[in-house]
Amino acid sequence: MTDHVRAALRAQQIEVPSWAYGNSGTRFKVFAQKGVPRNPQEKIADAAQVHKYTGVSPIVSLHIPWDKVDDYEALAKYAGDLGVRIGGINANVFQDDDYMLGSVTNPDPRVRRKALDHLLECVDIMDATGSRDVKLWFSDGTNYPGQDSIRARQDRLAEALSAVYERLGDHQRMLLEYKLFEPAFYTMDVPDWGTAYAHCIRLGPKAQVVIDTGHHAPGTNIEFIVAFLLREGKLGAFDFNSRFYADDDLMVGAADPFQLFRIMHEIVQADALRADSGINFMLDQCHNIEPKIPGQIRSVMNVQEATAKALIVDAAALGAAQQAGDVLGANAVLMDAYNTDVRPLLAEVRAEMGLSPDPMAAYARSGYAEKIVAERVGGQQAGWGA
Ligand code: RM4
Ligand code: MN
Repeated sequence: MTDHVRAALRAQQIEVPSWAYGNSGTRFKVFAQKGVPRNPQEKIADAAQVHKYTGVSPIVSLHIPWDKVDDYEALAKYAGDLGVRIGGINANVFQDDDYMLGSVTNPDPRVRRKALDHLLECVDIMDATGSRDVKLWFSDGTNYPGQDSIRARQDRLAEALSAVYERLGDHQRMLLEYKLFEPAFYTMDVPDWGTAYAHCIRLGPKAQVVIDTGHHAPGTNIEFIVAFLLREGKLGAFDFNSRFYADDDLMVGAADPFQLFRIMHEIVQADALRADSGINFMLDQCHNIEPKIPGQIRSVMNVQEATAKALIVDAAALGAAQQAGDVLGANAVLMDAYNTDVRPLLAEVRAEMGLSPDPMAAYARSGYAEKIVAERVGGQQAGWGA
């Protein structure tokens, strides 16, 4: 049993977001931290530290225009030299005055064109970086009944999505993300997985749904969505984070580690953990008050723990109990795995990979945090809007 569990844990890949290393906050205050990156290269260098100590996060997502550079091929090479590679390209059509009434669903065709051009530019960037995925999240929606036609906005959305889809290369995909509310408070144009799924089905196989774990109503059964989309071959990616209330963007596994385990159980049952399964396991977090690199390391470790617990579920016993209608027995099999302390197993796996069994302590000892505080003086720190 443990051999395949260890092999799966060694092979796991978790993609980290470039924007996690910049300054962040709430709508009340963005807190500046010392040593924060001033450019995309420094963000990638920080991401490489997460991989250095966890061994399972060799991919960094970019956010455009936050990570705009003149030469994306050079940026990809820079990442490669640090032992990581560029992953998903996240489009940003939510931070321009033009987008007040929406981006691709805006009633004004000029604004729609501008938004679409940005999305197409993201695909150009993918060509240069060798990225497979463009991730589309739209803040589009309305605040008041009657403000705009709900149906017309769906038509405009479909038109833009299809233009992006047509532009994709053979090995490229588009990932459509949904969000229940915020910044729009009456209707979001892509509020839920059903809307994203329906658009993706119409578009074709290169369009897939992305589940941001923070983008649901309280009490939503996310593992059901995972199971359903997996069955339909339409789950493209996760944006992992945790929420206590709304879209809190906290460290994944912090608010509800049991939910994360239940999600990973669906993944393992569908044999979808493998890197070639086509599911991109990304983090989408903002570290407001905690140090950023250790915050990412902690999240990666939390995903690993949930994954290890999912991997040690006794599948045969679970199947037998389910077949026998043994309600309590089946639940006990799952809970036995969840209640197992997998930290010693993960420490062993890290040792097998030539890593420190304790990534948090190894990073703290490395002196990198002190080094970036000393070196990154002056310049404009990265953060929301920069
Ligand atoms: C959005 C959404 C996107 C992320 C941005 C930063 O709420 O989750 O995935 O790129 O935030
Ligand atoms: Mn997200």
